Amino acid sequence: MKNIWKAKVESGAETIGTFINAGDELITEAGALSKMDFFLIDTEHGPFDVETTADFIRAIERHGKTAMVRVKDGNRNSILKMLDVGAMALIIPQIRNKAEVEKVVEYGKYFPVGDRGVAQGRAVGFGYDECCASGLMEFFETCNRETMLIPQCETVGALEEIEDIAAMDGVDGIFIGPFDLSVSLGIPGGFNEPVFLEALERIRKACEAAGKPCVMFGVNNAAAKAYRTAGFRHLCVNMNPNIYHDALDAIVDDVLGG
Ligand code: 3PY
Ligand code: MG
Repeated sequence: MKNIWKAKVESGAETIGTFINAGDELITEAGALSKMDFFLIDTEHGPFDVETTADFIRAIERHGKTAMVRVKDGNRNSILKMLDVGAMALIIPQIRNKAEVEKVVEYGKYFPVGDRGVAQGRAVGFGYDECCASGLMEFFETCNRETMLIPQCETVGALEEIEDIAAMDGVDGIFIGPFDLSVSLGIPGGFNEPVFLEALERIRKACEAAGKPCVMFGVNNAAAKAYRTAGFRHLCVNMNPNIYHDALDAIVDDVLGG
């Protein structure tokens, strides 16, 4: 079991990925043939659940890319099943405080970091992965190291405790949700407001101090490029229904000169 994205992050490289909010295994596989580093299967807002997610994960892994899952919530069942089917990173939405993150770590990391229920599912080849050969402790250590828990910072509550959250044992990074964060700050869509920009900088610095990746969502290329200029090195750009739609319009405009 090896988290390719984590290794790339630790090498100091920039990374880029996108959300999967629609489609099937074939379109996911086509995406995985691109130059993107990671694909974030969205089970918070997308229509999928665990079995479809397992199919998508296989399609992504087949082409050496990293499959992440945004879980629908921070409940034990939501966390556990997505890890068992092979998500290499979980993005946990709507975190409101450090106490909620402690529960996520309890559910998502094995002993001694947390209290994840033991299961040797497809993530570790149903127990045939080499990490399972030397006993439970090596299996636990491998899973705890390779599978990442990445809370979202998209509420004022999480923002107020972000330094503590980012530094927590068992937290492997932070993912910023700019839309919900702007709403929580009372400035919906106010992405250029000083209070919003200060919040982004606070989160980015908290991750930097903790030595963990900060992943920023850019709704389109222009937003992602601006965030990159602002110092964000790991970008999740756009969502696949919108990418498809925009690519089709670009064809029409190009071919017919629209
Ligand atoms: C947000 O912007 O709120 C997100 O969660 C990004 O998908
Ligand atoms: Mg959000």
